[in-house]
Amino acid sequence: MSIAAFPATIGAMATIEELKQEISSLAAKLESAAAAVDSSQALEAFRVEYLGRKGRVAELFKALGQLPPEDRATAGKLLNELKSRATALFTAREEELNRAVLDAQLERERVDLTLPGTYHPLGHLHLLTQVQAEIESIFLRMGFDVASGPEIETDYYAFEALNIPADHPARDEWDTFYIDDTHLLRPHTSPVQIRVMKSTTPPVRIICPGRCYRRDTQDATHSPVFHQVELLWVEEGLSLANLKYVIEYFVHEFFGPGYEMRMSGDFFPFTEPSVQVHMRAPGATEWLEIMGAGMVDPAVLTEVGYDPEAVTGFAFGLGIERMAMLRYKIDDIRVFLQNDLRFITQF
Ligand code: 2NL
Repeated sequence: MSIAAFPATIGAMATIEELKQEISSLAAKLESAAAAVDSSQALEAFRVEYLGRKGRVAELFKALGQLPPEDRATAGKLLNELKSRATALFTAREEELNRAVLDAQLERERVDLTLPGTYHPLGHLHLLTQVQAEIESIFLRMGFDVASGPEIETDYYAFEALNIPADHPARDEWDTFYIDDTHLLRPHTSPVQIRVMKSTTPPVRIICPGRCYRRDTQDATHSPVFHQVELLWVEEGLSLANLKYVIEYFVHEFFGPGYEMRMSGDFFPFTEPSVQVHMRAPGATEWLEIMGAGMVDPAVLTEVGYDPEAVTGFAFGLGIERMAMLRYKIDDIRVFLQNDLRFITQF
């Protein structure tokens, strides 16, 4: 692609005709060389070859001095035009290349604003959380406080203080997951009530919702992990009649007006007397068990430092899963923990 160096030729026969020929031949080459530039490296090579300090245009300028003086002005003008053309070609190619780079970038980073957006479904509270919150709100309106406590308990708070000594057969029912000799996952939220009673003086009006654990084999009505709300009211002069009213009020608030309730005898080590509570829907014949309850055993009141001659109290415990199952006619407790969206999203 090298051409014979013009000054060599011109040294022999420096005429303006020869120079004009060189200029027009170089002008043609410029055009095709510029058209062939397809990268920034090629562009730089073009600049060096034609516009550089030792480039072809500069070489021709050097030859000017060898022309007869009267031709130099004309030749200089022609060379300046050639240089302008080379510079214009360079600039044009440079711009085109820059635009191509930008176009490629824009294409790569193209954002199609007409595409549908990404779907981010909104979650909501789990049914158990909703039911727990509703139960809390019913009792908050009645003047109870909500108390909570640890899920890992000591056997003192879980059993001993509740009048269930180590060798008591009632422990079997609540036997749960032990972490070591004295620590276990709580089988009920009663320990929270013991903690509250030990740290305050009567009157005590609290409900204790929370997760509990029992060594139950899972089936449609049993789960080793479940949720409980226990209620405790300790004050002067409370009787089973007050307990009955509080439960009846709750049943009407939670399940609806017209529900009947019924108490019958039961046994818990921490209440005396103890009862089980059933309810019956308006028009129904079937009684459904909803909770266990009773008057706080004097032994428990004494254990927390209260005087059973001065105050009495009552308590109940209900399963949140059971309340949700009864109200929404859910027949299998396992659905609460399976996290199947077909179930969860119904509520
Ligand atoms: C049930 C029965 C019950 C209690 C829980 C309680 C707590 C203290 C003192 C006395 Cl600190 N009682 N709690 C009383 C009766 C029944 O739960 O079957 N729950 C699912």
